[in-house]
Parts: sequence; structure tokens; C-alpha cells
Amino acid sequence: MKDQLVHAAYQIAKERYAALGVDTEQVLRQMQDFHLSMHCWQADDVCGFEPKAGAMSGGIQSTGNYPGKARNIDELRMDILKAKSLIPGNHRLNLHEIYGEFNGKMIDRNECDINMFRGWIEWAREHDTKLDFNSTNFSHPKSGNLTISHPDKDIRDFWIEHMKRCRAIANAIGEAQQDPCIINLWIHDGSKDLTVDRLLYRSLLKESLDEILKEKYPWEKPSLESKVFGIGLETMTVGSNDFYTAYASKNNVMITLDTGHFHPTESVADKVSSMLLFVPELMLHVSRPVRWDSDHVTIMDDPTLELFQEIVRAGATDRVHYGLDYFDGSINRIGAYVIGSRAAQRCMLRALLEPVKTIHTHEIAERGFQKLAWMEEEKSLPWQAVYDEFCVRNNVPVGLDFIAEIEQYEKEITSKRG
Ligand code: RNT
Ligand code: ZN
Repeated sequence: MKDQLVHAAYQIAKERYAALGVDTEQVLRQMQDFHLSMHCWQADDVCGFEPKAGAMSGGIQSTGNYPGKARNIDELRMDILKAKSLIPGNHRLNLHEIYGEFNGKMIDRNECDINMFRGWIEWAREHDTKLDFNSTNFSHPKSGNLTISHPDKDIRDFWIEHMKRCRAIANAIGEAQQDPCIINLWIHDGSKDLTVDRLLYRSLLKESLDEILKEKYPWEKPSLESKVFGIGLETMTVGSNDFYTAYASKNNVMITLDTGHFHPTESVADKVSSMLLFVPELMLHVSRPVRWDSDHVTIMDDPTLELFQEIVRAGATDRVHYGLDYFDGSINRIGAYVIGSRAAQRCMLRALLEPVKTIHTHEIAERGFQKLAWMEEEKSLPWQAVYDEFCVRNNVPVGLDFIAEIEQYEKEITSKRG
């Protein structure tokens, strides 16, 4: 699309918003400072680079076998850079422990250390990218249904060691980049069928977490992710939402809200204001559950928009970290990154462009009809013109222009992968 057209549409949009008391230039500055934490695992369907990687386990599943997934670290980095070149702004990258540089050596989960991530730190510095991190408790012979809540002390200790080491790695990454590295701690622990002694597993989880979180680091921030259920673990999840909400508020730890990890009619947006009164910060895993925690590509749907609106309305944009978490292996994976990242940005943009001051005033004064009218009006305000302007200013394709670029990359690169 022609830049002049984009600028012309933006000028009109700017005036339209100004009439409602919204400063689009200020919003564009805020958007520049809005950093997603892109999940590295969309590029290869959560496989990672352990030399002896087995089948995926832990109640998660990536479906589809669209050709061209990244087979090694170089391909993964290349694909991520391609995706980043089509997304306006500057974004973080979220690594899992299994995406370290193994160099063909089997380094077991209880042996991981910063050496596996020095290459990543260098790569990130070169590409002006900050890193986040995750321990990997799934897809391993020692992770059946249970890891750190396993009644067998040896298994528990193995995973405690892994998670402690992952925290140390995150701290070293954070120090190297002079910006805290968020480490997400998600464990799949649960049971398929009726569970009598739920208290046992939850007590063990609490005890293990106390041990894992004992050390305090200056450059690392742990965040705890709950879940409602996993595949094959349908009856009980040890790390439920109640468990982590209680644990995190008591211990002043961050909470990760994954939008696929709640009952289908539960509003994740509604959790933001409650959580933020009791935990220091939030991490998001923006995803799209279709009937279950299916991890479809994020789109600009109502639940996602409401989530971002809640964050902005609560004045909490800088207390939230914006991770993405989906893995669709059925479509072009770089396209999946670009669609999901742009969708999350558009939700944030719409949230920032909401004429919230006036809406608040109406709400406080109990002018219900006026409030509703303004909120309805927001839906058809020209936010799209502001997003296009944001793309032009960041030198990335506007509108659908990214499709051709991804098709070309597919033709030249990903389609040639065996
Ligand atoms: C799984 C959790 C978790 C994972 C990643 C790969 O249900 O959402 O965050 O998706 O760690
Ligand atoms: Zn998640």
C-alpha cells in the first residue's frame, strides 16, 4: 500500500480521535514501547534441540504437519528474524530450556547451565532482542504424570534441580542483557483419573516450589502458570489456578495467565484487577483456545481485546509482560507468528485508543446510557488507520503486504526443508 494513502487516512483518524480526547501521537509512542515476548516454540512445534528428543508429552500437543518447520537452531533463528521483520516494534524472545545449544551433546535437564545459552545471548545482543526463559518439565523420560509433585523423592529432586538451574540461567541472561529475564515455571503435573489424595500432591508442590524459589536473584523474575487440565491429565491438575493464586499472593511471586488455561466461559480479563492487587506483576500467555486449550493462533477476538482493555483501564501496562503461547503446525509457521503478534498489538492499540477518560466519567456519574454509547462508538473508530501508520513508521509491510513476503520466504527457504 502507498505510504501517502496511509498518512492521509491517519490524519483523518488523528482528528477523529482528538475530538474524543484521545492523542494518537501519544498512543503511537506507547505502542513503540510495547514489547511482546515472542515464544520460540511456534517455529518448530515445541520440539527443541535435545539430541535425544523423544515424543512430546506433558498434556500439550501441537497438531498439523505443514512442511518447513525449523530443524535446528540456525533455521529457528532465521525464521524468527523473518517473522520479526514483519512485525512493527521491537520484541523479546521467549526461550525454553530445550532450545539451548546442545552441540550434539546430551545435557540432561538436571545438568543444564548458562553455557548452553551464551550463543543465544550473543545472538540476542546482535539483534537488539531481550530474552525471557522457561524451565522445560515436559517431553522427558522422567516426566510422566508428575514432576516436582511426585511422591518419589528422586524424581522430585531431579526436577527441582532442573528448575533451580533454569532460574540461575535466567538470572545470567538477565544480567547479560541488563534487563530482568522473566522465567515462566509451568509444570503439567496431574492425573488422568479420580485422585483421592489431592492434598498429598499439592503439599509436595508447595514444598518443592519453596525450595526452588528460595534463592533470590537480581536479574530474574519467576512467574507461576496454572492450568485447568492437560490431555491425558483430565481429572486433576496439581498446579491449579487456586493453588497458584494463593501461593503467588502469599509469596509475592508473579502469575502467568495463559488464556487457554481456564474454563471456556471464564473471563481471563476479569482476573487482571484482582490479581494485580495481590501479586507484583503478571505475565500473559496470549493464546486462542478453541473448545479446549488448543493453542490456535492468536487473533483479535473479544476475549483478547477485553484482556488488553482491562490492563490499560487498570493503568497496569508496565506491570504486565506480554508473552504469546500458541503452536499451530497446520499452517505456515512464520505466518502464524506474524498474525498472532499483530493481533496482540492491535488489541493493545485499540485498548490504548479507547476514550477511557470520558467513559470513566460517565460510569462514576451513573450515566449508563451515555457510557454504553461511547463504548459502542469505540468499536468503529478508525484504529486501523493508526495501526497502518504504526507499520509505516516502523518500516514493515502494511495490511496484507506481508503475505507475499512470507510466500517468497516459503518458496526460497522453508519449502526446501526435508
Ligand atoms: C502448556 C502451557 C505452557 C506451554 C509452554 C510450551 O499448557 O501453556 O506455557 O505452552 O511452556
Ligand atoms: Zn502457556
